[in-house]
Amino acid sequence: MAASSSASSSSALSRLSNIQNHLNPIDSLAKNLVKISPEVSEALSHGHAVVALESTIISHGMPYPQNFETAKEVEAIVRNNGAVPATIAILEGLPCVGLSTEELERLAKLGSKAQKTARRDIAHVVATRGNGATTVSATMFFASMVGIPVFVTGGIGGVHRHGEHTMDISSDLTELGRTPVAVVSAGIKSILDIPRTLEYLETHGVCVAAYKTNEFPAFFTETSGSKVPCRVDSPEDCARLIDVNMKLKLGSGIVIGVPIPREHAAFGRVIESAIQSALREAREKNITGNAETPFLLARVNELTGGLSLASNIALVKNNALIGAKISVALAQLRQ
Ligand code: PSU
Ligand code: MN
Repeated sequence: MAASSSASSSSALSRLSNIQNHLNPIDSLAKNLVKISPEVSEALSHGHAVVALESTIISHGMPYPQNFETAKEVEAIVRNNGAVPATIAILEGLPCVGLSTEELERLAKLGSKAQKTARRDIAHVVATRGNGATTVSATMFFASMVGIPVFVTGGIGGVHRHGEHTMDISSDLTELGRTPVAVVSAGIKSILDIPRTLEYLETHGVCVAAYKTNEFPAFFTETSGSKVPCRVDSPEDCARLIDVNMKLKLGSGIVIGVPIPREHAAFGRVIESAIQSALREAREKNITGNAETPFLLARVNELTGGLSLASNIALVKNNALIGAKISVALAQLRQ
């Protein structure tokens, strides 16, 4: 009896240390600067499935109240598929992993009054006790810090068109090169330079996979014309990829491109032509830097009479469904 209980507690201990080895546990200094919600903390300590979610998509990616509704629905989809959602944002200088409904609403109402926070902005927003909506790069940073290997969003940043002159390259890409988190997205918008983005990811050693296709998806459309070297066909395939990436300690991230569901891709061409107009306007108005993506998203939505927002919401929900299944498959694999 005593022997069996000590054997089981030692195997529980070794399991815990395995999890800690692989999940890069938060160190005590950083711990004091980050708040993890009780639900997320509990799930992480048991090795249960958790899905990280970003917050720039709430503050800058969609208007109120659709942003609040979508944020709640995305969390519900993650929950209904067996994982715990962990939306990440900086509230009054405190990086939070896992938000309450009230906190989600606060962020949704703040909209672009919240600071768009990429990796370079984190220290400033925390030091000045600001409200920061985290982009993919900053969300990956915090997800990795607390040990969440799967992260769901709509689209990631990329190399902007004419990036070879402006050097406007999203820090999402360099973060993917240095942080071992898998990002589930519908690819990148054609407001960006997709072939150059894929080249840049290759340079930084990022594994780019496409879900049930050989082509990288282009957000509003299923195809981009750019092939990827890695195809995955199930949540289990993705889980194996993430598991190997972690066990080998490659240290770099994974992009999992999930095409927009076919029934929502119908307006892809209409949206594409609105993107071209919005891009011309941005050039005329000299809108550049981190203001460019929010401007283009809002303008394309106006030009399409809300079609792009509806597609955006549909694809985020689909990503949440698949991301939750990946997270559950990964938790099972690592038990
Ligand atoms: N792409 C979208 N919607 C978004 C974003 C990107 O389709 O809301 C947001 C994400 O938070 C992403 C950020 O990390 O924009 C990239 O911004 P930038 O290009 O300034 O790096
Ligand atoms: Mn930029």
